[in-house]
Amino acid sequence: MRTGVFRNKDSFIRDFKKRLKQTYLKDINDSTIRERYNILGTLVREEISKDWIKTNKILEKNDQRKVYYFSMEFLMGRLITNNLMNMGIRRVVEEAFNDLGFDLNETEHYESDPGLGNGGLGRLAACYLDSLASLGLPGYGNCIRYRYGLFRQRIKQGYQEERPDNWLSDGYVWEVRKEEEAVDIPFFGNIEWHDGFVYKPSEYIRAVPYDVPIVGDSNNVVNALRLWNAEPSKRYPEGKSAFEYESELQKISGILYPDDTTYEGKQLRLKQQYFFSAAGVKSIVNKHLKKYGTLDNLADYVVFHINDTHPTLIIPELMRILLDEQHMEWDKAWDITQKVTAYTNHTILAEALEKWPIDIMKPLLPRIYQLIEEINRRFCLELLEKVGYQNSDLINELAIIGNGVVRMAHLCIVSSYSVNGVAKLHTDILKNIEMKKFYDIYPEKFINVTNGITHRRWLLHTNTELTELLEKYIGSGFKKHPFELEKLLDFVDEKELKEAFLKVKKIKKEQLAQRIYKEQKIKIDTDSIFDIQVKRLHEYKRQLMNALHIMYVYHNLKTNPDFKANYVPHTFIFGAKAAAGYYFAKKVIKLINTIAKKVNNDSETNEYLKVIFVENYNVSYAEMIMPAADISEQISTASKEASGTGNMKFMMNGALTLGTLDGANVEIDELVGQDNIFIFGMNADEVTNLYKNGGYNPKEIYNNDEEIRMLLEQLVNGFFEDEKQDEFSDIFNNLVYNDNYFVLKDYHSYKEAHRLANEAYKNKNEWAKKALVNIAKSGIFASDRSINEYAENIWHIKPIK
Ligand code: 26V
Repeated sequence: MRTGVFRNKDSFIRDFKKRLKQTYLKDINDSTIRERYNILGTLVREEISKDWIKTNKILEKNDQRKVYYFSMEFLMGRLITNNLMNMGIRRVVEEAFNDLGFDLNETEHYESDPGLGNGGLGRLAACYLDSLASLGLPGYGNCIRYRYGLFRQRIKQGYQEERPDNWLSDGYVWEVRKEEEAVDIPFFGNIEWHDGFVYKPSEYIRAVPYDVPIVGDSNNVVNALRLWNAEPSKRYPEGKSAFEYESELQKISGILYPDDTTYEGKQLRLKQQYFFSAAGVKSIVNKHLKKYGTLDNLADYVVFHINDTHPTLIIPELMRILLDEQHMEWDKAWDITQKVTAYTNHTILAEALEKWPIDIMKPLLPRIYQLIEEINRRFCLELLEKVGYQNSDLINELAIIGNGVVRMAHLCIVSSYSVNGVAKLHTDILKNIEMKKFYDIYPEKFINVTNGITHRRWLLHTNTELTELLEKYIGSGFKKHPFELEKLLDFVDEKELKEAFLKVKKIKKEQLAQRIYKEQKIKIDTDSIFDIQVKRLHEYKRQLMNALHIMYVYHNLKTNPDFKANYVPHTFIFGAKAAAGYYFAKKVIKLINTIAKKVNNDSETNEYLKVIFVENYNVSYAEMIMPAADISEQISTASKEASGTGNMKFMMNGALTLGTLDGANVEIDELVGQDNIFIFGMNADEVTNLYKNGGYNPKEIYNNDEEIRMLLEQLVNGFFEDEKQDEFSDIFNNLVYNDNYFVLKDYHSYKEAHRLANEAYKNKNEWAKKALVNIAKSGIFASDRSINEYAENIWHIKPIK
């Protein structure tokens, strides 16, 4: 039971009115939604503070090991609903709002959606924070307080345009500025020798932390996400104009990089990486020193988790502190550093593995670079002893520095005590192919932790209708223990449950349809199959294959009466942002929108086929989309998608996966069995062999396959009459002459999977059963399971006592 403001409806109404009046000098009936949101947020934050202070007090007393999750991205989404629900006060507030004549939902939706991430990696970090707090585990996020999050997407004449995401324009109620814990981060300068190396930076940037509370589910535990803001240091850089210094430092916590592909701004990105890594390490070390007076026991109490290679610099930074400030011997410092760092790899795409040119790193971070050189020298010597001079090739290949670059993944593997992949298949590929040679040296370091999603946000909060239905059959145990969803298996043959499930699905489809109508003025048929692909736009994710298949469907609806008679109406929904500089991805967006325009306006077919590209897909949109899907498109070229997490969100909300055996789809397939999933295409071994042995010739397919030729020609023959004839010629050429991701190769088997899904949907009763099996089996993908695995097998942390 809560005391104070949230004790009951009346006390809330009284305090809410009073605070609104004090703050905005207004009567409640004259208030705006912004004002009501701000007051509600403030009252909730104050309530959270009580638990926050208590949690911190306990931790100060306890000798407890904690994990610090360093990630360049945290895609948090809105916090208000989450906080109200986890604090157990949403009902009181809702009742009060109803009495006052205001809509709580609408007020919640006023909150801006902090988009401090690009996609899967950032959203995973957010889910993990939720699970850490809800399991009562001491775990903290560490990131940058980007002034602008991921760009807002606008679609204009079918093309993507990027607009700044000004998420802080009206302040952010959840954050607390911690001026006292600010630290200075050094850059540039040189190294002098005075009985040891002494680093003389030429510039400092002040890092000021803003803490955002992370509220556990009904357990009074509050953790934090620490966001670092870049500000001017009191130690002013000599010879720099105020203007220059100010504008440079603004950029550090200025924008989130929407793309790792571009070369410009590389130095800035490295600055960002060091900035938040060093600030985080410094503040944690300071806290530890204050409590224990020594860093000798750091490894007993602290784990730094490195989420992808972006925060790798915490390794040399910790070495720098231990050597230069604590004056430890190298071996002792290295021993501690190895015991406190753990690394997760999130991709095997070679182009996404970070390599920093020495030319950029050395001038910016001279002492850090020098330490990496020394780590590398020692690693190479160690390797030499193991494998001998005759294997110098291997040493060159595995070295941390080579060909003028620092290979960040190598530094992580060499330093960390744990290296993990994010799904079984992905970890196997790391061990057996991509990082095989490291695995041979350090087999004990490699481990798998399959990704997960927080079932609180992605089921309990966003799909209250389904949650209520599930509760009726299996009780409410699954809310705390998502594995209990499996109890549903006992009921999947019950007609009533299946009908009720279909009703819920229909409600969620209607809610989504309403939003789409409101935003895009397109009416969609909620009895049609909602077939959805939402994720970042990348060639390997193959939105293009989806688009080609839709062109095939359209063609057949126009020309083949048998096909039309058999076809269950479909609504294909896409949501995707393309990196601003990713030309090809942006062309695919244009193509999807062009197809949408043509088919949606064709009265001969548009009762059977609609195509929607939702604008500005983000976490909040996803919360409406996931519950509304019938089919979840997970169609990456096998071996390329490390895990995927959208696949899990769809599954938990009762969509059937139509996908390749890639990432976590493999595990979904194992769990639900072939009757409850539509698998197609080459598997990872076949793809790997085809890459290795070569011999794939898409031109041959184009020449010999009439259907594929017809579809590809529609891209360039004026079929899209409103577009320039060469609008899609780059897509055409790519498919015919490169097709790096085997779109043409997998096309027919993809089409067949769609045919089977279309047939299966005709038996709605059977379809509902399949969906229910998916829900029942989805508990394993709750991030509570992932976090328990990390806590037990990697971090060795225990719940707060
Ligand atoms: C970055 C880049 C940059 C260069 C061009 C190609 C490319 C492709 C992918 C990436 C993202 C790398 C890191 C990442 O976001 N990985 C995602 O992590 C998710 C959480 O583990 C996982 O579910 C996704 O499968 C994985 O792509």
